[in-house]
Amino acid sequence: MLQLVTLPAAFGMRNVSPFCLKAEMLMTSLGLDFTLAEEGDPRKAPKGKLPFLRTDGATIADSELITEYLNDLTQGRIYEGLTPQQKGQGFALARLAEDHLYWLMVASRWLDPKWFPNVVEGFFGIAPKLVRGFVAKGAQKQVAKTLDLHGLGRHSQEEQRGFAQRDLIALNDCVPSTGYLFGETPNVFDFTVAGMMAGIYDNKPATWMTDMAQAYPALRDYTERVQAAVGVYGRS
Ligand SMILES: N[C@@H](CCC(=O)N[C@@H](CS)C(=O)NCC(=O)O)C(=O)O
Repeated sequence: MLQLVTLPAAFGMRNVSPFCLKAEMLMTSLGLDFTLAEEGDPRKAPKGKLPFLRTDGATIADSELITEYLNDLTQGRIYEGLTPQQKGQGFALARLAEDHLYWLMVASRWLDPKWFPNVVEGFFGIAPKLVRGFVAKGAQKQVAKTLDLHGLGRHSQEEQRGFAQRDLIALNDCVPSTGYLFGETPNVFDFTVAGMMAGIYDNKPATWMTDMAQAYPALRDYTERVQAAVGVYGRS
């Protein structure tokens, strides 16, 4: 039994979390028999974040640890055929997307006062109307604190836009104009980059980052290509 637990749909996205989308793409590409389940409250996840994977004997939290588990399960299929240099480049791109650009995406949703009402409805719409704004504000404080600790939250939105632009240019310059990062079939690193970018391009309504990413059509085409190859799309 394999069950991938993800966040519910929001912001025009069927799978709103780039980490959850990456894991879903990976499991589909491996041809695994699995089900999807939703958990709207990350505090109920084993490490307070989604996704996590339920197996017959264990619960594995974190998309990278899920990847490692699946790599063992499939006798090394995930990194098969990659040179050490390609694997190194893949991890470097993953860190850029997941540990830097991701946090700027979070800032574009949570810390932009013009966009924040969408967070209230998209993530807290099931809370009673009277308390919804209050609960969402409490969560926003937590997100602001996390971004402050990361460091990116200490910059103005204009400076955050500068960081995001440099990340997007780097990704745009690294993705190929045909095929995938390391060959003719997409692999986990393509799912990482495309999973992240899908949630930026297809986020509805657009955030400042969605608008900014439109300037990089090669990155947009690549994101579409990876989703089409595996038949798993982030958007609803
Ligand atoms: N390193 C984790 C990151 C997962 C993550 O940040 N998930 C977000 C959703 S995109 C989450 O659950 N956030 C809830 C929270 O931090 O409270 C992974 O790769 O799975």
